Amino acid sequence: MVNPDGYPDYCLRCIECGKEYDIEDIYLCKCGGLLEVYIRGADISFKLDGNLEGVWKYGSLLPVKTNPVTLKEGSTPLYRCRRIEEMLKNAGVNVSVYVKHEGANPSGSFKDRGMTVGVTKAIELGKKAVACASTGNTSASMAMYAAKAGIRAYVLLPAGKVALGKVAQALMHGARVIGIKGNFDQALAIVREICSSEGFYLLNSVNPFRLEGQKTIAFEVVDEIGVPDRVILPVGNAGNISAIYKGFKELERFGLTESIPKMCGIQAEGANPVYRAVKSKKEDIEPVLNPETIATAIRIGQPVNARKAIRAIYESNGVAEQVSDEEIIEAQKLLASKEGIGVEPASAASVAGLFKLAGKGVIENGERIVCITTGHLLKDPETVINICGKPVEVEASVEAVRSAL
Ligand code: AN7
Repeated sequence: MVNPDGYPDYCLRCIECGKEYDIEDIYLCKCGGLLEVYIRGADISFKLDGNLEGVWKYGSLLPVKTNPVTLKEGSTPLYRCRRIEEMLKNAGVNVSVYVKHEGANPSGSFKDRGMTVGVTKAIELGKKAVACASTGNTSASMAMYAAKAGIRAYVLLPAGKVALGKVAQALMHGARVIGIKGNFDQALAIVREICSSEGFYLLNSVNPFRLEGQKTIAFEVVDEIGVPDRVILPVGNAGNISAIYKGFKELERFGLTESIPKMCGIQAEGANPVYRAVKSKKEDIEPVLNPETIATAIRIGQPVNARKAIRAIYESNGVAEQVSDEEIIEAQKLLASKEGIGVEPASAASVAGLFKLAGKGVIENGERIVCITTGHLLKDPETVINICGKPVEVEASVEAVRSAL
């Protein structure tokens, strides 16, 4: 069986030296550079007609040749946010604001778009096990798709630094979950070695096939509203911003669109290597050795895809920005209480970034802006209870309840 939409002509290509590979079971170029999937040609069979049908609607631009391992990911809602628009207008910035809520995916984060492609590729390559290091969402998603595919899943987490909902998912979907006494960057370095010695398929975003699934975020945005002026999203390991940019570029290259939005990456102040590199106009990051933020999903000091992400920002005339934990929480509350959109802290960094960029005069009147909220509120219930406090408890009587209203 094949990818239902027919698959494109593709290869892996090094983003540094341009070397092309027709073999698929590699993660890096011989020169050490990151690889990307280069679509040489495609017979595009989908129409950008506003009908979302999930990730595999775009199968003619997705590099897998077999029947996908799918849990019906994608088709996430794009909300117009009038209250946020109103607040910005009061501050003198007149824009249209949309939020694409990736928390509505099967495992509750955007990672599912990547995993449907990545786990399908694992099966195609005959792998019996998949593995990742994770700040949580990657592991939850990978465990879920490995379960669907019937293969083993190994997960390395920074012990004690992963939101509870995500750990619960990885465990219940049957992954072998190992906490290391270290941070995400250390976990990733370890799992890369383990994968090469044990023959596990690595599903972190250094895997170029995983990022192919995530580029469908761009496709769905264009499908619904055309090309926006600006896309704002949180940056951790820097895979998603790279993938979404690639999605917009591909639509342009295949003649389906005529412009690219400004890609804006938002990091937490305590985990901000991409922000600092862009601020000093560099192409490489200096690692943050002890990253710290309430947004544990993006508590990453040495993002593996930094060079792809920084290029995406420069080439699209975008920006990088940093936000404090307080700004993140404020944006999380705003989304939840004024727009009805429940997101985890890392996701709220996008909207915190929107307000920050507006305040700095970066955003122009008339722009159409899409913020990507990457994960669901329920991923991190502990942080919510810390912020909101526990519900009040009263006696089981009408009077007691009335007096507590
Ligand atoms: C909610 O799960 O890195 O910049 O190991 O969970 O593509 O890394 C999660 C990242 C943003 C950052 N928002 O995306 C992991 C992991 C949420 C996330 C990011 C993550 P990238």
